Amino acid sequence: MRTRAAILLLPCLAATALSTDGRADDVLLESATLGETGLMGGWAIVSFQFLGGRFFVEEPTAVTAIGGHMDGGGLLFGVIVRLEGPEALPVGSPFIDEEVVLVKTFAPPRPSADFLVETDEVTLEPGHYAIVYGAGLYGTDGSGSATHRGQRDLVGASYISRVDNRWRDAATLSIRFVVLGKPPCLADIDGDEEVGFPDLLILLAQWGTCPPLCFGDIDGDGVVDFDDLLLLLGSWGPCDEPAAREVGI
Ligand SMILES: [Ca+2]
Ligand SMILES: [Ca+2]
Repeated sequence: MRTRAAILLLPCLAATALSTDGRADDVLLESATLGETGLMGGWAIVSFQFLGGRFFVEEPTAVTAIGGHMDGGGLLFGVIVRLEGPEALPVGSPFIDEEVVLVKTFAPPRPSADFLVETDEVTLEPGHYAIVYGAGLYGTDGSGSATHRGQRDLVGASYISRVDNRWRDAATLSIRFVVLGKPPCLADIDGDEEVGFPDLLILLAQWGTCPPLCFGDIDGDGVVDFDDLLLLLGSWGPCDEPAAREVGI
């Protein structure tokens, strides 16, 4: 049975587990504290009820993981959709291609657990977004629930839902949705996931010539100069090790 214009509370069946690890990435969204785990049931995430949380990105950010605290069986989808403002809803029904920036399918844990699903590091430009979880699209046919017992909303938590084919603001749900990211590897000019001599050579070859060739303009100020060189040297090494590194030349 479905409720009309109301969030559906649903106990769920079936199982598959993902684990949580201790990541050091930036937290783009953490909507609620983690409450009691190992549960089944909560706010339903099914084909006729999607649940989501809004978040804001200040700087270009590569998404590294999506997750939260939920349980379920079969596959669900997680979609990051661009919003037109801090209180906007997706404009599609349910989505239009232009607003969807990431689609990830996953099998939620059973019983409930705090989990993360790694993504393909889509880079988000500054702006407003929402992570939306649901089923029935992108090849998913599972069902889940967002557990909320013992959880409380964190500052700025802003939920949305899609019930009965309509997007709407959702009230305080105490759902824990998480999106992680990291600064994009801007100095990796040739895209080989490492900042090294090939990138340095490209930068030097374009010294001062930007435009038309602006690949070496790492800080985007319209000129390839010492500022860009310092950024490149400061991020020397593999892109997945953003910590301070020794300059290699
Ligand atoms: Ca490179
Ligand atoms: Ca520059």
